[in-house]
Amino acid sequence: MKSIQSSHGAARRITAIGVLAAAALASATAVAADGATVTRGDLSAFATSSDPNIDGRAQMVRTGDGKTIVTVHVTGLLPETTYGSHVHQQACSNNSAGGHYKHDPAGAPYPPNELWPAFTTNEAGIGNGRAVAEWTAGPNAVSVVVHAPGGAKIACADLE
Ligand SMILES: [Cu+2]
Repeated sequence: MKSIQSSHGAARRITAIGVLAAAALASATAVAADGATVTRGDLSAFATSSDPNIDGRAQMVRTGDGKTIVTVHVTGLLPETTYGSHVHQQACSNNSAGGHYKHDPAGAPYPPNELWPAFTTNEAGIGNGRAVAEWTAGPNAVSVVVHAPGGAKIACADLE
């Protein structure tokens, strides 16, 4: 995760909109004027996925006031079905994203110590999940995995 904090000094005299535009151009990881940091990525099916048509995106916002908000938007799934989703701690191509990201590594393996943007799809197989934590996710919070109802990992987005 890169910070563009160092560029803010030079940008201080231009407008807030200008700062945001400069941040977006400077880095995929933008630090907005309100101190939020955004990472995001497109979802792709794992090679072993039972839902090869899955598509969508995931986003993580680390807010300036110390919260973390994760959203996931997914298409190509079964209608009216509940899917699990979690923030994971390895890249999608690294051990299929590894295990769940935990705020306290020695803490409980579920919220509020983890981020679970689970969702239920609509009749068109589209789902939207959201999870909010009262802490700032650390640098290992690098991917979002979508799981089939049985638990298998079916899709993943790298947050960059
Ligand atoms: Cu998971």
